[in-house]
Amino acid sequence: MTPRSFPADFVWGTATAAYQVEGATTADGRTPSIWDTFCARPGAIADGGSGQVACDQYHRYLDDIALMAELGVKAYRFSIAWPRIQPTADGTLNQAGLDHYSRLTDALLAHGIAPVATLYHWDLPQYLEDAGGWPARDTAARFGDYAAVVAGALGDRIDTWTTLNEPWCSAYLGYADGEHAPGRRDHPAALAAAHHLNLAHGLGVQAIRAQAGGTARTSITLNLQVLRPATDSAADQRAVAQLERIGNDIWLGPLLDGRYDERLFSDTAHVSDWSFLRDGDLAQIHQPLSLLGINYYSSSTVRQRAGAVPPTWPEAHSRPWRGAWPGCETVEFLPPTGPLTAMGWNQDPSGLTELLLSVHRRWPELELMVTENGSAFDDQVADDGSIHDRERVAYLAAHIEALGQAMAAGAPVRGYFAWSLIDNFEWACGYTKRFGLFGVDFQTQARIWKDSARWYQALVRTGQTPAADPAD
Ligand code: GCO
Repeated sequence: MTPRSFPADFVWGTATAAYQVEGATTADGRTPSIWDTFCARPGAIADGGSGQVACDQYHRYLDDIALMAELGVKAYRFSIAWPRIQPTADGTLNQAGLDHYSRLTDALLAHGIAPVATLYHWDLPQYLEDAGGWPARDTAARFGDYAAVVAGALGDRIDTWTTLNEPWCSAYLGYADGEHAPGRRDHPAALAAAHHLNLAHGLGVQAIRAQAGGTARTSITLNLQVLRPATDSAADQRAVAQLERIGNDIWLGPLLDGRYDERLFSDTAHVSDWSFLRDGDLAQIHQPLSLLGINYYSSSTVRQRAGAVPPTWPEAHSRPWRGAWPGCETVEFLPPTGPLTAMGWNQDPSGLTELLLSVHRRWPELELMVTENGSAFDDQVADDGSIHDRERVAYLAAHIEALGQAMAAGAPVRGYFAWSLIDNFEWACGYTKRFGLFGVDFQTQARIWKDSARWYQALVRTGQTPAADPAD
C-alpha cells in the first residue's frame, strides 16, 4: 500500500470508556450502574466477567497516560462515569468522583494530550433505571443536570465534549433485544429511549455551552450503519432504506435537521404511536454541533425477507419482541462474508470511506471525527512476551487508508481515535474479545505493546502510514 500522508494538525488519538477500563466500581462513593447490575445476571456476560476490576485504570491512569505519551497520541477519548458524579437519586454531587476526572484531565494536559470527554458511555446510574431508565422522559432532564455539573467543573480544561456514545446501542441493545444493560426486550420502550436519548443530547449540549462557554466544542458519537442490499431488487433497496431510517436517521434527522423523517412513524406504527414526542422537543434536540463523532467497524448486507408481511397494531404487541431493530420484522441480515474479526464482523474499509463521504455530502459544513475504529483478534503472546498482531495491523492500515481516501475526496475529518488503547471489558463478551493496541495481562495488570501499537506510534509520529508489517 502506498504510504499516505495526513495533515500535521490531524488529531491522532486512542479511546476507552469508563466501565470498560476503570474498575474500582465501589471506590470514592461510586454506586452501581446498569452494567454492574446486568453483569450480575447469570448468563448475561460470555465469561461471567464484569467491570469490577477491568484494567484498574481508576488507579493506574498515570501509567496509561505515560503509555499514550510514548505512543505519541495527541488526544485521549475517555468517558466520565455518571454514577461517580451523582451516585444518589437526589443528584447530590460526589466531589471525590469529580476529583478523579479532574486529576485525569490535569495529567493528560501535563503530557500534552487533549482530553476528549464522553459524558455517557452506557453506565446509567441504577437508581435512574429503577425510575424508568431511558424510556422515561425525566432521565433526559437528569442528564442535562449531570452535564451541567461536569462541564461546570471541567469546562476550563476540557474543550471537546461528547454527550452520548452510540445511542443506537443504548436504546436498541439495551431495551429492544436486551443484549446489553439493562437487558430489556420492549420495542415500544426502545423507541421512547431513542427519543429521550436525543432529548438528553440536546439538553446536554445546552448545559455544556452554558457552563463551559460558547467556545466549548460539542459533539455526539454515532455508530452509523453501513448497509448494503443483498441484490439490486427494489425490495432489498427498501430494506436498506428502512434500516437507515431506524438506525441512522433517527439520530441524524433531529440532531442535524431538527426533524424526524415522517416515514419513521409509519415504519414503526405497529410498535408505537410516538406519543412520547412532545411539542418543542425537536427544538431542544437541534442544537449547534461543533463536530460529529463516527464509530465504524464493519458493514452489513441486508434483504427483504421473502413473503414476509409486517405485523399490525395491536397484534405486534401480543408476541415477544425480537431483535434490535424496532419495526423491521421483514428485514434480515445476511451472514458476513470474507475475512472476519474475532467479533464475527466483516472487514470492509470501503464502508468507512463511503460513510464519511455520505455524511459530508448531506451536511457539507459539519466537521467529522472517527471516534472509534479498531478490531478484535485472538492475540497470541510469544515466548518473548511480544504480541505480533499482524491482522490488527492490516485492519488498521486498510482503514486508515480508507480514511485518507475520504479526506482526499473532501470529507472534513479532523481526527481518528483507535479503539482501543488497551484490551478491556468488551460488554456482553466480557474479556474474551481484545481490541487494545496494548495487551493487558489481567492477572498482573501489565500492559503489553502489540505490533499494532508500534505501527500506530510510527503513524502518529510521522503523519504517514508505515508499511503494514511493523517488521518491514
Ligand atoms: C462501541 C463501544 C465500545 C466497544 C467497541 C467494540 O462502539 O460499541 O463504543 O465500547 O467496546 O465498539 O465493540
